[in-house]
Amino acid sequence: MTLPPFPHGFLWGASASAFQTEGAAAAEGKGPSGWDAFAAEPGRIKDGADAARGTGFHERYREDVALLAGLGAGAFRFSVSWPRVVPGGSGPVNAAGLDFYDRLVDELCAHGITPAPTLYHWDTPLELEEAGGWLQRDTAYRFADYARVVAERLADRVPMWITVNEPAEVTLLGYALGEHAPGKKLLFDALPAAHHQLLAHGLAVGALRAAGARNIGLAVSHTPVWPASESEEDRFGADLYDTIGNWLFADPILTGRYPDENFAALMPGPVADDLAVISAPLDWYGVNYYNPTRVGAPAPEAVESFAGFEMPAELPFGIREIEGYETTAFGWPVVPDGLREMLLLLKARYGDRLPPVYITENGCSYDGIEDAGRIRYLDGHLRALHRAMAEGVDVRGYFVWSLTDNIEWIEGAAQRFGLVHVDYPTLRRTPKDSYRWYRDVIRAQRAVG
Ligand code: GBH
Repeated sequence: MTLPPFPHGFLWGASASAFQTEGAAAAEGKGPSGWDAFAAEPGRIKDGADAARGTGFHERYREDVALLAGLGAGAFRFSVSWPRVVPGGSGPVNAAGLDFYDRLVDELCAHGITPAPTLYHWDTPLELEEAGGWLQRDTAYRFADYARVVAERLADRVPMWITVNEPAEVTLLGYALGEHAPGKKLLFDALPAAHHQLLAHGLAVGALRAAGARNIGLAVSHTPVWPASESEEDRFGADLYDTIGNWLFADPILTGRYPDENFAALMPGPVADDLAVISAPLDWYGVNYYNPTRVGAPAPEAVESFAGFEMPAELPFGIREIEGYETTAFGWPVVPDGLREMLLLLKARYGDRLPPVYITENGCSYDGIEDAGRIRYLDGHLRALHRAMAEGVDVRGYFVWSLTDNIEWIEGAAQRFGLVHVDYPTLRRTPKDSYRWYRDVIRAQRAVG
């Protein structure tokens, strides 16, 4: 069944990130990132996948742009590696690093594909990480300097910018639970990392505009939170998770306030002044959606089920399994209507303060070239998206995560999110059934739109 028609001009894209694809981790003057160092520690990445090699995108970007062109994609969301451009995090710029993104942008433009770079997709320069990373206020200022450098080079050809990707995941997985780089287990003492990423975003918006960049947004992960039960304890856990997972980042950006005075009080620095920077007007708002999350009071059986990560019992909430839905190869539930639910929650909370939305990530892990599960997932989510739009949410585009299989962080090569299969030993690309399906969707939509 063909999809209902999306509006004329709706942007059909695909997403990826630098650490997960580029490889060439120490080539042409690139400095190390916190993720490079973390991944090099034995046992950090599943099955010993070679993250330093990625999918070889740094060498093969032309091949991947050709794959995007074959899809008929209107845009490609990639990320710029901060340590490739500024190897030490601050100080000298690596000309070869900037040249790479310059070539990539030209290649995309030559195929009529909008380049949509993300300036930070988790790969903090190691030198800054070792000095405390996002726990340090200074990191936010260094980020804005780097944003300016990139914009000065690319703003003449890049019509769409993303400052940071999923600051909540970095805070929670990287600084609170220690499952991701930099591996810190600070629990609630991780909150300064949230504030400094927000500040980095706000400062970068200013730096980008000053350098002539237009059409600026960011990518925030959102998940509808379903309470485990109506009991007071479960509601408390679910509400707290909802506050941290959905509103701790969105509220400061879209309203200039933290969702709760108790959180604001835990943040470092001149918080009121910072909030004025953080809430700089945006041109659009990016939503990354994968699935809803069931949350309740901490419970022994809740341990271990946050994306396969161990949930320390010290946290005042616990993640429960969502039953009754198909699950992906990652074990994540497939709940297409959760996307509509989440968009309506955003609209209800922010009203006219919600800028036009782009779905900056949506996708799933399934094995194989004949990936009927991925087609079902994407088809269901696009229908749910269409319903949300009919119900009044202004959505301007959709980016599948991801163009190709890539290094799924600590899962390494074990989870495959691509429309295109990557054979890691040879780095050979093979389009999957879902690639042809998405190509046909884009084609059909162009014909009606
Ligand atoms: C994104 O993170 C990242 O931006 C991207 O780099 C990454 O490759 C991609 O998504 C896929 O992971 O245990 O069922 O509750 C997404 C982060 C997705 C993390 C949903 C938590 C919970 C699944 N989140 N997930 S479940």
